[in-house]
Amino acid sequence: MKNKINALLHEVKTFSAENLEQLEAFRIQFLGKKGTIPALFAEFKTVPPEERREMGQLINTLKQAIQNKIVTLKNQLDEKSTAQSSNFDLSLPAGSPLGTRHPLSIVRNEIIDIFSRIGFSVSEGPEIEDDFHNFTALNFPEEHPARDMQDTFFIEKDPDLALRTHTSSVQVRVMEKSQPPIRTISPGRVFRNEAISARAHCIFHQVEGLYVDEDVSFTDLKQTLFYFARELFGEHTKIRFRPSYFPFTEPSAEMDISCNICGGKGCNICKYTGWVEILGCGMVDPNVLEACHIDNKKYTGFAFGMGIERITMLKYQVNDLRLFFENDLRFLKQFQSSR
Ligand code: 2NL
Repeated sequence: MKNKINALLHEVKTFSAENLEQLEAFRIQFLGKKGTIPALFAEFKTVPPEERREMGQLINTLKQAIQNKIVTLKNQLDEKSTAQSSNFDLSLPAGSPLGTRHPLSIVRNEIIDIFSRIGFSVSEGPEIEDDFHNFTALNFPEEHPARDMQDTFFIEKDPDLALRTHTSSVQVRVMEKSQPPIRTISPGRVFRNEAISARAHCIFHQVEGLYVDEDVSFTDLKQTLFYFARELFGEHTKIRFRPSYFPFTEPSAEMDISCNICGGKGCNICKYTGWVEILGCGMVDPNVLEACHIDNKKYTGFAFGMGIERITMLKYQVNDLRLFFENDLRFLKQFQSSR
């Protein structure tokens, strides 16, 4: 009996199972009602008293070995099946790489930081606007071409709803519900019904700024935007203003900065002029203040608007607008930011 048990112990130790069925057969073979262990206990009854102690211990050792084997093999088989049934590639190195912020978000955040350092708050508003906030309050004449189907995505006629074509509509809402002093910028998506090309897209991003208070002058506008240009493009940046026209400002201007690529010497980017246009601005038209219930005898203001795509293209020398909307990782991965 002793030799038989030792042989069984060896068999148990060397046993391995490829699947749960084989393991279950092993369990039944040894521990089942008609299995080896019950048979050994039956045989045990015939063992002479002087050998009982030793035989009892041996049978128990064998039983314990079988139970341990079953638990170990069961764990191994379970692990194997989890690894196979899930799509995890366990051979891959641990950890996943961090994503990067979109270049337009990096530049928008930087613009927000620059203006918040001189007391501008950030305001947001709806992307779907009514005719009053997008056009009428901003002094667009009834027949102005920007109201045309060609430029605006109209949603419905009554009430008159459209996708906003600029974020000035947000600033109209700010003026309606608060009184000067007002210092705010409004970043956001705007929509124009245009054919998509390297230079134009039907969705783009803007930051507009508005400052209304007593005695705000064109000099305030120039100094504020000079500060902004130097913060964003570097301390050697020069600025200049050219007269322009917007329905909502009078006088109006376009601001150029000295070309940040060639430093003003002349290159491809500035078309050999040494200057690149970065934004439009002007003194808020008194009609706009009036439409927003602000006393235009007491208060004056300046405002400006810029396209974030344009600023980003200049800052990072991106030559095709479409790259911002394709989300190609080879493009996006080239931008890193701390915020
Ligand atoms: C551009 C020009 C501009 C404004 C935006 C503005 C807003 C209010 C009142 C008056 Cl509430 N003006 N915004 C003023 C001048 C120019 O944007 O080229 N944007 C991309």
